[in-house]
Amino acid sequence: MPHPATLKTYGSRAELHSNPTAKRLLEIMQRKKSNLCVSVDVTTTAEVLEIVRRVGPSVCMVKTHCDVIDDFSLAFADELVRLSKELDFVIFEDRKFADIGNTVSLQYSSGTHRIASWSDLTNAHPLPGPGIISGLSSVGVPLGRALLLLAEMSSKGNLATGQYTRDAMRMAREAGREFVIGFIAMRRVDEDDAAKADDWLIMTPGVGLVAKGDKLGQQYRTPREVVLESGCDVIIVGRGIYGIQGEEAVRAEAERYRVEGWEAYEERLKRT
Ligand code: 5IU
Repeated sequence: MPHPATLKTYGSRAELHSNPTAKRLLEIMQRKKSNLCVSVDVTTTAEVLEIVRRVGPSVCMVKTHCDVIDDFSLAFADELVRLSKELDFVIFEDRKFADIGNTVSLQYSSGTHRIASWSDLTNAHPLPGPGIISGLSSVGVPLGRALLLLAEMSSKGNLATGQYTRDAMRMAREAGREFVIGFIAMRRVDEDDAAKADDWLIMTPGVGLVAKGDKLGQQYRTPREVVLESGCDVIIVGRGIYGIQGEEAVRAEAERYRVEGWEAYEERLKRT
């Protein structure tokens, strides 16, 4: 039996969310026919913006690691926000918070990066317990931001499996869906959820059409495996797109992944 969420259109699922970022993301996905998030893991603001301008029309979301950017500034963040409005995508800072509530609320709001001021979506490890959600939501909810919990990871040998993954689900359910909108996971980790009426978004890194992995434990699956076979909602692609040589080639590769991801989604909608 396919999970009920995988039989609904992204557009119709927007109505099942009260969180403004979740709603906006699902509406963008429907409008742009894109379940593609590009992960832009490059180290200068000029490179990030260049890649975003190229892939922006093909994506529903851009994922950043602001702490790898040598010349990060809030002016850069302003420009990224401007592009997110012009090209219609959501910004996801892949911060992977992992500390106690008080500390993460400071890390989210303050410091050099002031993540909450420009990033629509971020994520956290459930490891420290529910205080991490409370701490982040005290900053994020007033700004209309959203959070994903890391229920699983794509890398070889990771410890987010079995009971840990089930406990991540339970923590999200107990926190409610005002701020937590879904999970980083490799499959529909909400399949055992008693309350299947809850619509969680599953976003999945470790996606590639060519490579099967890298030398540091990353493992890749195709958009079709991720969206059709595993029922995930958003594919997250990094080096498979921005690592291609040539400006036009990067744009074309993003479009290729958009089409692959969207066709897999259309195919899954046809199942009963
Ligand atoms: N990322 C993963 N796996 C995970 C999580 C995050 O790869 O389990 I959570 C991030 C790391 C990188 C991007 O920023 O997603 C994937 O990049 P590549 O497509 O270049 O491997």
